[in-house]
Amino acid sequence: MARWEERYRILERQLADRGVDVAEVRRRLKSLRIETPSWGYGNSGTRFGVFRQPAAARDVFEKLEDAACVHRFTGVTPSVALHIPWDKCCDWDELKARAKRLGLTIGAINPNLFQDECYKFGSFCNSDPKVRRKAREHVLECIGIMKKLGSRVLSLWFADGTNYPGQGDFIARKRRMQEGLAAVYAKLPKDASMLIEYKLFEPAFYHTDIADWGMAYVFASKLGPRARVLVDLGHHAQGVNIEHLVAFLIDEDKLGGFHFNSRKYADDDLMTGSINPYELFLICVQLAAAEADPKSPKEFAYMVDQSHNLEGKLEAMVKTVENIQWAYAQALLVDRKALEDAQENGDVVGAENVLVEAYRTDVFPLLASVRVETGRDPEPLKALRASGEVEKRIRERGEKGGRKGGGPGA
Ligand code: PSV
Ligand code: MN
Repeated sequence: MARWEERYRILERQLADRGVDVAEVRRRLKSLRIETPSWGYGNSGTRFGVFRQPAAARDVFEKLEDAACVHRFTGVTPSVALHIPWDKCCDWDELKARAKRLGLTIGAINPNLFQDECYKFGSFCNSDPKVRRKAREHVLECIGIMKKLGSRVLSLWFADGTNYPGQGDFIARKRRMQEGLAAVYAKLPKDASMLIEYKLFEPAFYHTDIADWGMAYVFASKLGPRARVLVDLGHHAQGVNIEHLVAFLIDEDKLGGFHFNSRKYADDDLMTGSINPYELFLICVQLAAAEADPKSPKEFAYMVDQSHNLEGKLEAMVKTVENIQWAYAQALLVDRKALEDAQENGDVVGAENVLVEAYRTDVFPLLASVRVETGRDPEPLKALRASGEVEKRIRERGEKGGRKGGGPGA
């Protein structure tokens, strides 16, 4: 018997003693799905430079191969998000077929409304109607791509903003944003949803047109039920209580999904759960409760938004998925009844302790057991390292790795 199996037997008993429905926890862990981003597999960098990786994907087809590789080891990442035009290809049918052969589906389509020269002063908020039209047309083109590829999610992030006081008229810009969003929302297929992402700064430094979740909420609310807010963990000011805003949006039925990553200062694209695993756990506590809400169970799009610059790309993605599974598994172990009782009774220390007890549980044997049951290795990162997949890519893709232009900063 493997050592994790012995540990699992003990854990299973402990959890049952704590009143945890272990079968239900296992079911939930098996149904967790996380989407990885195509741009996490190509070369990327910061504005200071790009350190090329010899194993990095060179085109969208290689990005698909890498996403499929991550799925092979994790078992929970069967879809990949695309960024257009970074992933533009001449034959969408071929791309869809290739994804299918690799056991993947195409997830969110992300229009790029920030790199073209004409977007220097914004896209949907630009004062030039020609630029606004071009931006809308690009989003409509992306909706067309969604239809071709079977994607059901249009994910919008805008770099729109200004660098100096007086540079733009806040209200005129706000109205242009709403108008542009309404124009593209009207063309969204009925079975698709629109996610609106916010970010407090960068590349604009004085103001951004969708600076926080409240603004994204207002835009989404005015559009209709298929527009929701996307929370990127790297896009908040220091000290923002993300689990609180997540709960608030859930209760308004306006939380659409996540861009997982981790940050120390800003949009750092670090492996999620690496800097503040407790925060990730507390967010998962809210998500897990909402998904199991007996009155109206919710569904969210869980996506990773990380472009690794120093870390090996495949390894970092697998580790990221492991980190999310850890936090999610711990969240499933929270004794909700005990928490509710403590809250009702004003038992501050007791309530906090319920959370800490779940957070301190070593869930590795549980995850290992679920992974093995679903045909995966108990330790995905170790298995990837032992597989030779990265070395194979270094041999095939050459010393230089992916070409320029494949992702952020590249
Ligand atoms: C912007 O920082 C962002 O979070 C958006 O989601 C973009 O689409 C993505 O990063 C590009 O890396
Ligand atoms: Mn993002």
